[in-house]
Amino acid sequence: MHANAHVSPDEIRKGFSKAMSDMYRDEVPLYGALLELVAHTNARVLDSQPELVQQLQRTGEIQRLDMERHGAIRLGTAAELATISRLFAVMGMQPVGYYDLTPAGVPVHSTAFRAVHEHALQTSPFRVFTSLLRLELIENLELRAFAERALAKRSIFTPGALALIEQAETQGGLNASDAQAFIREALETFRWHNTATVTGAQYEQLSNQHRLIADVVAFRGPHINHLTPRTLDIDQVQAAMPGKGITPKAVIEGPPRRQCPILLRQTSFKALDEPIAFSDAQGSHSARFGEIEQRGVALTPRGRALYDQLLNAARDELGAFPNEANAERYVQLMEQHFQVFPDNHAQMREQGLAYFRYFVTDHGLAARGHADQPRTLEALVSAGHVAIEPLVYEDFLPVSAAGIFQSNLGDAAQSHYAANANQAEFEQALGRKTIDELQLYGQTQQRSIDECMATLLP
Ligand code: OOG
Ligand code: NI
Repeated sequence: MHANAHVSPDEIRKGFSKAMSDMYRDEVPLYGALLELVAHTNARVLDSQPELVQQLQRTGEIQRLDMERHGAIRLGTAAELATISRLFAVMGMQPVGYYDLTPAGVPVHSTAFRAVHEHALQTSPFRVFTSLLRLELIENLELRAFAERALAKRSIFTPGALALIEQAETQGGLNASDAQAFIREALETFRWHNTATVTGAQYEQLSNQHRLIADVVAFRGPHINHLTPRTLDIDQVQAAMPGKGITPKAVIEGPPRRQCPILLRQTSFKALDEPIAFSDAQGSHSARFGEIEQRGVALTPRGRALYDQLLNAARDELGAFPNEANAERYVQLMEQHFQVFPDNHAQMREQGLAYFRYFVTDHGLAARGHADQPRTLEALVSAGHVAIEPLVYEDFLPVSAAGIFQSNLGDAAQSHYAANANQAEFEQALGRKTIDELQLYGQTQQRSIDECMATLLP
């Protein structure tokens, strides 16, 4: 490669994701333990399920599984969100989806920065759930003004990172050594600080308003608060966690266990209490936690509506926020309600509930050009010339995210906000529109169909 040629944004993202994981492993030893547990579980699942191996080989997921991570940060101002959007763009990450967390009593709205094309996702599926604090929800005006002043004073990006973002924008990319420097500089934004910018009393005041407000306002930067590996069997990992000295939250968020996983299931362990030097005294703060997830097939608008309906019905019947005391009944109710959601790919496809990817089979290739070759996609599928695999869900779920926030903020943090979704305001802060994830899934599905047709019926 030419010394000054631009490195692909996908390679920069891959390098950044690795650097972030190494930094977090150094800082949070339990994260290392979790990675080992997940790697071990995934190896066992792959050993015992040859069909799953075949599926993941066809889609390519088997190659990205070990490096697959998502993280989360919480930002304080519109300007921070706009700049982080430019920083992520250098790594080929776009804001996908809009999540309103106010119904769950968390004063933020969010998006997920991630790669959008299946080829880019294959190089690195790294995602960052990014929340913006909604200061207008702080009712105490004095405290709100204090928070605004504290946030206005900080600068969460290094001068080097800002210069390299600008350079990537004006020159259309970064060469190899600038890409390395960018990764180093960008990482600083996500680093943990054991010093706060406020006094112990100010921290208490912010925290009494909402733990999350203190987490954003009292610090110099938006420390990465978790980094989540992907497992192939979340129930196995959840069951093995206590044996490793890790206590998981009471219930797994998302759909119940199924033969054919849908969307996303997640579980986390409580944030660690970590020592902090406030500007006038020693104290502590808890923000960083651990999480694991299992990803399933992406659902169409119709499938998603059915998912939301069944989830709400189960939660309504439970009549309370899922917790330790009602966990068993919650699992029962979820399994009961989700019985109407077909649990095999053929039915999900027939009923238009999920997105799939289509792949030409060896059989299809061998029959190419023969007089009796099927001429339609459906006929090619029936004849086994084209195979169908689930298109993996790359995004997040607002109800699950709320449960994850709650578990690590503590249930005491539940509040009620009159305000609700305000996507327009979020996008104004972001400086661009968020991308509709359903369109992305539709496009990937269509590209895979087009490729099959072009190969078999040119
Ligand atoms: C983000 C919580 C949401 C997920 O995986 O749904 C999340 C946060 O606590 O900042 O990470
Ligand atoms: Ni998460």
